[in-house]
This record gives sequence, structure tokens and C-alpha cells, in this order.
Amino acid sequence: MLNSRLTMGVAAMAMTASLALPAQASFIATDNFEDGDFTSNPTWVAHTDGFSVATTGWGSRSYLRVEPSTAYNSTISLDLKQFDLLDLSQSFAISFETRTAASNHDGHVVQFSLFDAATETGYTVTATEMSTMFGSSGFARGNYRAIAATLGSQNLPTNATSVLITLEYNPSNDEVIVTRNDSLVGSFIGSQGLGELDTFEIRLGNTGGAPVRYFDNFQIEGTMIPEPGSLALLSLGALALMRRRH
Ligand SMILES: [Ca+2]
Ligand SMILES: [Ca+2]
Repeated sequence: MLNSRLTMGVAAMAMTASLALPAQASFIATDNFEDGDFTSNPTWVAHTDGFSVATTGWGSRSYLRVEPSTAYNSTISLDLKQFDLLDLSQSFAISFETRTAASNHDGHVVQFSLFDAATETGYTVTATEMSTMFGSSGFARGNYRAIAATLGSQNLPTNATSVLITLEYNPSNDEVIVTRNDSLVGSFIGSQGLGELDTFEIRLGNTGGAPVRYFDNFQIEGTMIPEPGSLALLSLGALALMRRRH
């Protein structure tokens, strides 16, 4: 009697776990550059010179730094497929802090892209530093590398004030939502069928004369890919326990 009640308890636990894990587990990865290296853990690929991890200039923290004097059209990217457990078929968000040194230069474009590396389709969010570049500056929308209509008049800082930028992507309707310091900048829905967006890229266009730009505390938040292997192990473990108790 006691044995059969225990067995039922174990079986119920196993069933609850296998039903709940795939739907609810969230995935979070961060990069704060405190390991002093952007090329590992996770791996960013710099396509131009000028990127480094600096340890001075932003308090005592380590951060990703772009030197405009050596980095005209600086580009660096992050392959999201390296996060084995991130489910790219579900909604995910990328957030980060950015600022410049305390100098004040304006009119420089910064682009944040989410795209499918295989087809180079996706989105580019364009921001300007101050308001002289396009008359009415701010975030714009468009497919990857193609700038379309302007969204709002949000600017990136040209001083030591950091802002938190978030790009949230929902593959089910191809919608991207952009926030700045948790306030909505704009949202837009892709007009063409996109592949699986697997790459995040930062690009500083026209950086000649631009201030040094800082980035830190990247966070990728999404849904964890269910692990059939571990669920199978859990079920086998439960079975073994049931057998042992009989
Ligand atoms: Ca840091
Ligand atoms: Ca690193």
C-alpha cells in the first residue's frame, strides 16, 4: 500500500516535469566583458579594426569599446546560434547599454541589425547621435541594410549618460519592438518572409570624427529549447525508482 502510493507520487512528478519544462523554461545569456575578451564566451566577430574590451573609462567595469579613428564603418556581430539552448523560433530580446565618452560630437549613425546570415534578410534599427544627420533623426526601420521611414525622434547620447536599448523579435508575426530605457520607441512588422534571424550586428557608419562609443551588459532573453535527452533520463530515472520499489 505504502509502496504503490510512493510509486504514484514519483510518476506524477515525472509527468508534471515533462509537461512544464518545454513551455516555461526561459533562456538568458549575458555578456558583460568582465573576462576581458569579446572573442570568446560568447564569441563576437569584429569585421573591422577598432573594437576592444576596455577596463578604464566607465568606472571600474570592462566594456566593449569602438575607436572611431580606426574604425570607419565599424562592424561587429554575434551569431545567436552559438547559444545552443536558445530557441530562435520563439520570441527573444536583445538588450544592452550604450554611451559615448564625455565628448560631444553629433551626426553619427549607429545601426543595430537582426538578420538571417544565410539570406541577409532581417531588420536594421538606425539611431543617430544628436539630430543633424537626417534632419529628424532617431530610430528608423527597414529590412537589413535598407533604411526606411523614421520612427520617432529618439537619439543616442553623445555623452557619458548610458541608455538601455532593447530589440525584441517575435518570429510568429515578424514583429520587432524597440525600447529605449524601457520606453517604447516603436514597433514594426516585416513585410516579407524572413528566414530564421540568427545574427545580431552593430555597425557604426560614418565614424570618422565620431566619439568613442561604449557598449556593455548585453542580455539575450528568450525561450529554452526543450531537452528531450534530459526528459528521457528523468523518465528512465522514475521508471528505475518504480521498479526498485516493487
Ligand atoms: Ca562590463
Ligand atoms: Ca568574453
